[in-house]
Amino acid sequence: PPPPPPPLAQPSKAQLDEVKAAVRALLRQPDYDDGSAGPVLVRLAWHSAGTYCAATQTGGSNGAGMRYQKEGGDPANRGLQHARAFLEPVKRRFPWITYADLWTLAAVVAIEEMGGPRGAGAIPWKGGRSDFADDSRVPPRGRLPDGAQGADHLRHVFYRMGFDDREIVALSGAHNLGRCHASRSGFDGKWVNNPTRFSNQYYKLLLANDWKKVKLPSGMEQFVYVDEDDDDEEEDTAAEGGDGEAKAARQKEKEKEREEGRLMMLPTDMALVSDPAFRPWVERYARDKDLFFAHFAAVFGKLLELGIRRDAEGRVLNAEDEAEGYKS
Ligand code: DDH
Repeated sequence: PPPPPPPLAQPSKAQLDEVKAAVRALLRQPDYDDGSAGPVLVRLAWHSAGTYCAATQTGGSNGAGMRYQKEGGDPANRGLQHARAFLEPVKRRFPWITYADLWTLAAVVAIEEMGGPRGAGAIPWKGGRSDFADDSRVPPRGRLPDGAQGADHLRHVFYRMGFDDREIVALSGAHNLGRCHASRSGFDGKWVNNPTRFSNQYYKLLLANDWKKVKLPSGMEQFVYVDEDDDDEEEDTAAEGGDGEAKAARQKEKEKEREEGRLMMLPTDMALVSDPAFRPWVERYARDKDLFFAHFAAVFGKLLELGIRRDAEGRVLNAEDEAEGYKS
């Protein structure tokens, strides 16, 4: 038999620092959504990795199959073309990085920049993923979760990837970020008031007991909550540092938020509070932001590694021989 392909090398730290700086520089997008590319970049990485199936060892972030219509055109991935387009100039500037590495790394950088785990507690990330040269190995559609469903569905999807109940709750905390777009998923709205700041606010809001089920024009059902009281107060004080001008600006922003009104939850989000095994973790993460950050960093890092086999030096062993990558 032919010898196996050589393991892919890791990019150097200096190379990575350049890419990270370039990603940081593109996060601010005044004309896009809430002014940041961050949330949609996080979703790109998650959907690239969340196709993993442990039993068949298929799917996962290796390959960057979403570049192909077969995976990229999956209705579950609607809107993620924006994330890929944001990153395209970085890929052009640093052609040596694979798409699969760039997409996963960009999410890590975005989460850090939005106030998520960083420094010693940062999300672990390793490079060395390769890009599929064609669409023959992209995972089948239908592996990503459907927000209209409940706890059984969540377990079916996330157990398939190899996650447990606690990890499901921790991963779901990514819904502190970003929003639903009626044109993409049929759901509409954001989960928290400040959707570009990573926090444990999502869990606090989940436990607020006045969620109301509504039917949207799309025919889909979600839950809504009108934010009357200042749930964000603790964070605001920290962010303002007593500066009067900043305080006034924040007050104005709050009024605008209140006018915009409604925060939302998906049926799958609500399953985290109604299910007796999920709920205790929602309660702990609502109380303990540091615990959430630590667990989130570990589990998001695990997500990005699904399906990637490495040698003792961290080099990727399951590089496809036709794949492009760090093969110089
Ligand atoms: Fe999610 N997510 N997600 N999600 N997600 C949506 C948006 C975002 C589900 C459904 C939706 C995770 C888990 C689940 C992010 C990250 C993560 C939208 C709205 C739907 C629907 C899409 C749109 O209309 O644009 C469901 C169901 C689950 C589940 O069953 C648990 C996980 C695990 C993550 C993660 O990153 C670890 C992010 C970020 C967004 C915001 C995207 C944006 O454009 O803004």
